[in-house]
Amino acid sequence: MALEGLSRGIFSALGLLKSRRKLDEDELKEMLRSLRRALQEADFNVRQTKEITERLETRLREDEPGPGITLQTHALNILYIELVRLLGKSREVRAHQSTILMVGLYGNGKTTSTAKLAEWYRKRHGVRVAVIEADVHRPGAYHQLCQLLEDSTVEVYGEPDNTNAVEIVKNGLKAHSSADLVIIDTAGRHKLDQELVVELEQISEVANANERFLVIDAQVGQSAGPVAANFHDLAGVTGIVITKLDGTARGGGALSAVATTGAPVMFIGTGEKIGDIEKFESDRFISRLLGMGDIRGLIDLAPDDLDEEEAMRITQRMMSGRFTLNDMYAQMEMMSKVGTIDKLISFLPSGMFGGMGAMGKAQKEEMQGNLDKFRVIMDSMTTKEKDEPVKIKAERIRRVARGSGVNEKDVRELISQWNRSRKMMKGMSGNRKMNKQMKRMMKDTDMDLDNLSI
Ligand SMILES: Nc1nc2c(ncn2[C@@H]2O[C@H](COP(=O)(O)OP(=O)(O)OP(=O)(O)O)[C@@H](O)[C@H]2O)c(=O)[nH]1
Ligand SMILES: [Mg+2]
Repeated sequence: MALEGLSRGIFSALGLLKSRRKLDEDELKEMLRSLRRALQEADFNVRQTKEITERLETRLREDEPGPGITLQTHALNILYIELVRLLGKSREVRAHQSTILMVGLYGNGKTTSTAKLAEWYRKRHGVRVAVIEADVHRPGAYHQLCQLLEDSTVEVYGEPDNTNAVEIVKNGLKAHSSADLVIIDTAGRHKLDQELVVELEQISEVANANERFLVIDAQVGQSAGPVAANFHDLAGVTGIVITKLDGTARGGGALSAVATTGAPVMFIGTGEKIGDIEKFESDRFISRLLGMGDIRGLIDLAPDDLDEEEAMRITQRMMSGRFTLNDMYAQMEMMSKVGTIDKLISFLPSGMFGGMGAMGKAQKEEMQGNLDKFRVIMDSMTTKEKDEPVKIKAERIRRVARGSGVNEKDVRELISQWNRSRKMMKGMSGNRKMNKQMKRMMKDTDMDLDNLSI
């Protein structure tokens, strides 16, 4: 998860408030001090850090949390509002008849983001996307872009031997005139100089680009602000892509600094792979950061061959308290298709599964490893056995183990895992607050909950 360090820092600061209704002065000061530290480590600037902690302090002193609400939830809600306000609103880009020009400094992730964005729009909006490689300075740029998109149906245009970027763009647009969306990768620079501005102007004019996305590496932290402001003024940037948020603790600085320039953060890059991109929406991002979950994001994670309703059905079923081995199987399938448990868990409220969000790396890896084994075992079970695993006794365990080529111990482990999960699910569905929160989030997804048969 992006900004995992900040998330941990906030949780550890607010840990003091857990199940409390009041704090004494020393405790409050201590909590604010560690929160300040967490924000500064994520590179929020001094003013922003001060503003957030002061507002939190005032509200905690002035407002009593509502009935049944712990001080911790109260503080989380205040932080949520403050952080969303700080990071600003995002906006949409139309996916039809649009041309996006990617600009930015050397090595910040332009080419990678060009490919990621193309695939993202193709998948999410089902539109025809073409990319044009107009970087005539970086050797191998065209090859790099082709490689990134080798498993995609996005069309790639390039002329590796031509040194005239404007000409390439002209030809590329002609060759792909039927594409709904065209994304153009351009050459990087050390800094924004006159030469780059002129080249961008020329390409922009030829391409009739309605969007110019500036790509910035999150590693630069707060200094992303001046870079964004400069590009915004000189090159008319309409949106920002912040990359490499997976590899730095300073992403809070980059995000917040950019938010103040007036050019909205549109996407964030969270890894080197083509799918490692997320549309940036500050409310959903902060919701996840604060362990409140993001069901909309969870459903977006669902793989191509799992439709939205099915993903929603599984999620709802998880919460319904009824939980057969078949349900667990479906969940596991969804989890394993999504790729990593790690990614999936970052979208779930941290209280779910008894605080899975706080699970260690080793535990997550172990869980991932178990998935494959469990799946093999379940394939050897009858539907009835999967529906009523409690009835699987010693002899059947032996049969299933033989059938799937594993030890009896593994089959027992699967059944006890199911038992544990079932108990957790039961606990969750009895948790009214959690249920309410999930319902609210599901409502945000605009899905018709009443018509979902679960
Ligand atoms: N971890 C991580 N790596 C990234 C991300 N985005 C890009 N990279 C890596 O950053 C490096 C530079 O990315 P490029 O896409 O080549 O950057 P560029 O801006 O096109 O570079 P030039 O064309 O040389 O100016 C590559 O190794 C990418 O794999 C990201 O979100 N996370
Ligand atoms: Mg490049």
